[in-house]
Amino acid sequence: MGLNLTRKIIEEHLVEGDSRPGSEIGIRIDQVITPDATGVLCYLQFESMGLDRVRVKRAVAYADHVVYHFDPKNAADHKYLETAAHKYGSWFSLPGNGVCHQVHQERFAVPGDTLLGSDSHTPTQGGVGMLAIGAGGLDVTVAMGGGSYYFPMPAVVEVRLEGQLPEWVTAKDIILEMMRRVTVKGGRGKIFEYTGPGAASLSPYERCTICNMGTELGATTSVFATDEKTRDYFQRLGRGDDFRLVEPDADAEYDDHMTIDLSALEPLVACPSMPDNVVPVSEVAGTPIDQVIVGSCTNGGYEDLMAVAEILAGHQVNPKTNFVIAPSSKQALEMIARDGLIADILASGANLSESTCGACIGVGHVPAPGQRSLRSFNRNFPARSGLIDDQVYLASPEVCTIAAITGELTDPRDWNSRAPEKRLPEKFTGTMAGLIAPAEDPAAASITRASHITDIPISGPPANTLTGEVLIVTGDDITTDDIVPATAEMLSNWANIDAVSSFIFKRLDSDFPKRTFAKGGGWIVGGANYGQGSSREHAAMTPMHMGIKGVIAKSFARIHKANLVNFGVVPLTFADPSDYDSVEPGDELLANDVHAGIDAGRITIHNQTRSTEFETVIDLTERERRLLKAGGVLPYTRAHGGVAA
Ligand code: MIC
Ligand code: SF4
Repeated sequence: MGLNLTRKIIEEHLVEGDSRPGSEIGIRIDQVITPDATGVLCYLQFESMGLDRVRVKRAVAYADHVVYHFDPKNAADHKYLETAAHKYGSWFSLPGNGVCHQVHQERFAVPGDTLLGSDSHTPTQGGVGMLAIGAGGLDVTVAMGGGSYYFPMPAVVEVRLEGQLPEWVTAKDIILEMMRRVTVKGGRGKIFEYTGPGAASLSPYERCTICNMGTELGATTSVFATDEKTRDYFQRLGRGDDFRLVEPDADAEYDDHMTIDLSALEPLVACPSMPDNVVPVSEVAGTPIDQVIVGSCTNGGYEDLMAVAEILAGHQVNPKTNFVIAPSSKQALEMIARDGLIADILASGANLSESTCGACIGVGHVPAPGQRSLRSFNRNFPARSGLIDDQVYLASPEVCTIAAITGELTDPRDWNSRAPEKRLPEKFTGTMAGLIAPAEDPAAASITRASHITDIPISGPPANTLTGEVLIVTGDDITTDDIVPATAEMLSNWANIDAVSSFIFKRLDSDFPKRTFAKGGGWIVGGANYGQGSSREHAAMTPMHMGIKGVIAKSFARIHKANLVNFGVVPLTFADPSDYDSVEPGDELLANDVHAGIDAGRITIHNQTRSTEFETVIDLTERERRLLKAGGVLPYTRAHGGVAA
């Protein structure tokens, strides 16, 4: 029986394990990306490994999230990243050069290669045939050092796209339809492989949009085959030599199947405040919109900017609506500037931002209380915009631009002109000035590290008896943004874990840091899909540093669970999810024989306050159990040497 594309790439890179769904595999990593938000910790960890050079084909560090440098620490963090990347043999993308996933697509992606990134939207490159996975920083650091990446082999789901998109319906609507059907939890343990005539009809940009936001399904990654369209795109990029044809066998087998009839789709919008809260735009048409932003790694590339410019032509932005455009790469910005379109965009009343993540994580363009914001982004988690009780909607750049003109959510099919054609330039011309090549002589390169950048905290093995108070009980779908918000203030402190400690769970419970310090640590209790969203390992490392012994949840998101293990925090799931209801904040919990429990995969928790007990499961592989008992990856590698665990 034939192989699907996912399995082909995995088998070509397989170092350990066999690719049955659920069993742990280790794969060789060809490329690595580290954006600034998580990259500083990656390079600190890499330094502590004592290697002189990265051991992957391409590593690229990006200064993209905190580009406005509103605090002197931001520029200092970028300088550290730049000098460390340079010394260790990585490329560096300067602040303002663009958002990592967009720049990587244009400059570095290679079909058929594996890519690991310390950013949850690393799967974007699946749109050009890479097997691209987001992971915690430590896993990425290990891969930088030549170690394999270990993860449970996901089920490979074929998503067959039939038919063609109707006018005004876009790739964003395909992924919003996936969000509606699959939800933010439904993709866990899965890789979505898109096939069929509808997939072939999409441009590489559109495929990247779908793979990018596949992260919001909780999926390990998403992938498309490459074809003549991808070849043509690589040739226009001037990277014809990097193109590879990668496709599933004609008789490929999948673990599951879904079908979407593109011709039956309509323009969709995700309503506040979860990406799966999706309805047709027609249902909410007329909702006043105060702010519109087009940009981000999902929908801020050349094709999207061209669509925005074409819709705006001859129109004015509604004076009640603030329209911001943040091109996701400087290369695309430069090209549309040369085409003269920037002048037209500005004349319409829109504002232009630097090429940065910015507003996507509440860094700039924070809405006012009560305002509604419509964005072409991928996440509208509560308060992510920087405003508590925010109202953020997600839709295609086309829907966004029309709303900026009308001042309200508008079904684009009721808009008088035709939908813009998807257009690529003859040649991608933009400058390479934003990219710094690796140092030729690492010994001559030195690292500049400001004093606020502190060492990574390291824990010891978990105690064999864990006791402490339940410090917080959260609901379902808690994001890592809820655990460690990524606003401007926060991001200035991300290289200093002591400083990050005072922000943990701040938005859900402003006393959490104080209480946790006073008690010297304790337990976190969570609902289903705990830790979804961003890959930031701060959300595991900082609780560990504050004395959190374990997290007991109904279920975990993939990257966060791996991060907890990497930092020696015990991740437990309720054997019977209804026991979640029996635990209250302030309850004193006790776990005995923890090390034996980690080996056996089960631990009984005694609720000493209520004189009850309940069973928990520790669902880990042998390798993870070893790491956890040692206190995580860093103590394990110190004890055993080498980079791979
Ligand atoms: C995000 O979109 O939340 C981020 C900021 O890009 C993160 C990276 C991080 O945790 O800082 C992500 O998606 O992983
Ligand atoms: Fe940046 Fe937003 Fe993309 Fe994360 S989701 S990489 S913050 S643009």
